[in-house]
Amino acid sequence: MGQLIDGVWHDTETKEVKKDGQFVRNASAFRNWVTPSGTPGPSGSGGFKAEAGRYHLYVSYACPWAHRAMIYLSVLGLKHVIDVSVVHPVNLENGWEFADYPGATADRIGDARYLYEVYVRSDPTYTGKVTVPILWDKETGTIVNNESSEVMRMLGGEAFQPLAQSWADFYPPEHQGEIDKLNDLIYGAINNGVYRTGFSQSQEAYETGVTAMFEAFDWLDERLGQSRFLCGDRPVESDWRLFTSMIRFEPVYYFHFKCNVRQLTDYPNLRRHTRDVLNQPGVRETVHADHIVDHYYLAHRRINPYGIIPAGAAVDYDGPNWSAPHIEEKKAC
Ligand SMILES: N[C@@H](CCC(=O)N[C@@H](CS)C(=O)NCC(=O)O)C(=O)O
Repeated sequence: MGQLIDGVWHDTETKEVKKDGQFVRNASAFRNWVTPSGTPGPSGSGGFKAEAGRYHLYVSYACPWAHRAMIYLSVLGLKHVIDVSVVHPVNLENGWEFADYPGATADRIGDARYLYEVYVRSDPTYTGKVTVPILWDKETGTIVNNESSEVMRMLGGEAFQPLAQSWADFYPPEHQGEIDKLNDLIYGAINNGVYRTGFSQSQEAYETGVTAMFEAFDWLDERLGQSRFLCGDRPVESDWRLFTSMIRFEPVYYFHFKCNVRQLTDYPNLRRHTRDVLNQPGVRETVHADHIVDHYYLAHRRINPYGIIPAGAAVDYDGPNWSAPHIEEKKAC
């Protein structure tokens, strides 16, 4: 996983693993917001007015952070408003690449071969990681934002609401405090927790990560025994954020990141929730198991040097472990 330094690509480590062996993720760099009238949002600068056809998303179907944005496009009915370029799932010495792979596309905007060219086009002296998702502005030829939690808020917020064909409020005012707390827990222990655990370079760092993760699973399983989704009978932002990690858990994180204290199927409510979210309209089409499995096992050569894909990575969410009557979806509360 390389990086750009002053606009030049280097196949070097990003120094996110600290001296004590802990993985600490660097912050995303582009933090502007699309708003209804183009005024500045909570961070960054203004000039990005919500308009159909103006914005573009760069994603990997393998990536849980980009998956958040793809789910919002699909579930909220925004696919006719924002078009998408999809990278090849296996990012190696040149980072993310546009190349032949089922479901992957060319760079539909600038015909780049590598995603780092998109960052350089936006900022010729950019220094930092080259990550997905990217929300790109065709009008100014710049990156609006490359932080998925903010891209979700934008797509699900007032800017895009008038353009959405099936808008729903995933951050309703009455649950915002609870959603913020859930997001913090889910991010720290699970979304980022799986990486923190899997990329650990000391036993202590690994144990800290895996313990926090399974404590969070225990707590969430209990909570999901009380209600269908995390804040009641409709999905909110935190349900989507949990889902993009849980759908990668059995095929990848359990083996690849050594998150193997228990399986997801050992948690009756969490697995029911995962399947319930998977079965929400528009969600299945966003899950690409081939991209997910190939990315993690073939690109993370430091932790899987021979690129061996474990047999258990092929998960059938409609199979007997998942569809037994006792884990059928709960009816709406
Ligand atoms: N905080 C970012 C993280 C995005 C991220 O790390 N994406 C990964 C893919 S799962 C990536 O592009 N990694 C490439 C790299 O680190 O070089 C977000 O939520 O948008």
